[in-house]
Amino acid sequence: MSEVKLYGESLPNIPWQEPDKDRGDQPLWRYEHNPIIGRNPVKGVARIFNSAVVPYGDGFIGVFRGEQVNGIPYIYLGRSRDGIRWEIEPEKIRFTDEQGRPFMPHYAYDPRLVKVEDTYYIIWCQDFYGASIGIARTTDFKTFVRLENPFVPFNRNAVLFPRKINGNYVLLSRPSDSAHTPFGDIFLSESPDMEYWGRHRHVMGRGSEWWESVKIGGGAAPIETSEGWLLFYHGVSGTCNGFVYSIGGAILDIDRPSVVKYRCQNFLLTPEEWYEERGFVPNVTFPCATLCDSATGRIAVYYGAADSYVGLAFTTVDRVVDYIKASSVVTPDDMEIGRR
Ligand code: BMA
Repeated sequence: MSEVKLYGESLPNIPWQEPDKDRGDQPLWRYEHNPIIGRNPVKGVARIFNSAVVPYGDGFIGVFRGEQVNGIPYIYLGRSRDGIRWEIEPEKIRFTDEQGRPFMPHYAYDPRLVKVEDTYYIIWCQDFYGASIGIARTTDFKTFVRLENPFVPFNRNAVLFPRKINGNYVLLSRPSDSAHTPFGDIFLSESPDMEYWGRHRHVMGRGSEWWESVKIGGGAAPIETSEGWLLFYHGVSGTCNGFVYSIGGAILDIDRPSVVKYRCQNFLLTPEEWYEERGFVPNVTFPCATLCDSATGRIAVYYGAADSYVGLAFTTVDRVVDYIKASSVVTPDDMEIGRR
């Protein structure tokens, strides 16, 4: 096994479980007590899934997609000592505009939470005369200030890089259409100030492999490693009984992240367990966040399961990078800078 360096903080309290010896060759293995968040987790919320967490204080904090009992998704704050047992606040996050006036989206789903320098950014999908991307910042998890919408509709699945690259913030997203889009590639955009976004580049298209042949979308914030940016993303296949969402892996160039260095032709994890196969939308595994320990190379992946639960899976940077490289197939489209 190679020795890949994982950059970033050490996180001795990362949730962790060793792989089952009989299934030791898997690139990602599930936490044995999944799902970590079950149904009706808090009053007024029927399901929590597709959610993101970061280390905070001596524990963890997260933004959670909560499907209210009226079916409308919003973002809820949650706290945890161990990253496994979560206490979700019963009130949804109250966003304001930059003047401090209430400024709530009509709906908000699939939040990501990324710390860049001293600020935490929440990025989600919301209504802006059609599905588009919303962004807010916080430094204290008490006030949440919405920033300008980065893009016109339609766009979903925005994922921010955890540091500026060549002086700019960098965001991955998946432009789409107004419906439950049966297509879609990952693009990248840059901004000097989190307000004006440009220098758009194509990163990767839906794959030729069947598990990701319908569409793909960013997952967790990319992880900085000595091999490049490690990206967990979702890939969708179409079946006669609906879409299936699996977790894929790719490694992007560290200085030019629209260039894909390696892309795993196999999924890393696909719906197999009851909580992934059975739920509000069956057959969905949808990664939105990771926790990483640079000292040991351990990675914990948080993923939504069947649009009903939160699951946790583990790997190490060595194991997952080796697996991605060993099964990598990149197309000329993946390897180009992405500008035409
Ligand atoms: C996508 C998003 C996700 C959801 C998935 C499966 O388009 O809406 O929030 O998990 O579909 O339903």
